[in-house]
Amino acid sequence: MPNVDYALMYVTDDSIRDDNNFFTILEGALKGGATIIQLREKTCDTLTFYQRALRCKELCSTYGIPLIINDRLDIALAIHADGVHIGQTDMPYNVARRLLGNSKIIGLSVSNKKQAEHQDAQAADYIGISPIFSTNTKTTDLARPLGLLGLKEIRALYTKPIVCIGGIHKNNTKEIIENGADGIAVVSAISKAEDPEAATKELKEIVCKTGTN
Ligand code: TZP
Ligand code: MG
Repeated sequence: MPNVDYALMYVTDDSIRDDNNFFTILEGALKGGATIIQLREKTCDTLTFYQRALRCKELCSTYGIPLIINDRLDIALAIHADGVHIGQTDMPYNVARRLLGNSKIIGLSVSNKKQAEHQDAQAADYIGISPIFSTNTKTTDLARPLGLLGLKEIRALYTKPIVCIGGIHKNNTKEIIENGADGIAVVSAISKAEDPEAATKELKEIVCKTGTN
């Protein structure tokens, strides 16, 4: 398993269908210091997903930053991505691990303490607390926000990296790290920023200044 820095994950914005815009923002995130990229596409066809994934992989490789794919093991395998991020109703963890092998990153979303205690979460490379706060970016299939207390409870029982997602911006990043997260995952705080590179830089600085590493 490569040594992965989970400080700042940029999760791509699947509402951006224009490729020029999509890749300009992604490059801004990479230049600004995103430490890992997650490609998340919820509505497009497989060919479009695959083509975007291929371009993302090329760009991320140029910056030496790992790329993981949301949900789709087939896309991850097809483009030799660095891993996948799966949810509770996606491919079972064991099967994902068998298909990807031990050298790839597998992250798992958890929405409560019970899911974080489960053997799948314990075996995953990291967990994503989803959501930590409320968000308008993801409207379907979203659990009740765990909040900082929920994060604290999970931190007490989980020893691997924890990344939080949902409603995170520059004004609540510090408290998330202070309450035990290793990193943050954001969509709109970067994709909707006027200057995605500057926004990424600012978030990264807060995470790094607050964290112990
Ligand atoms: N999973 C849980 S919340 C979320 C996802 C993909 C969306 C996060 O978007 P934002 O804009 O950072 O709140
Ligand atoms: Mg999913």
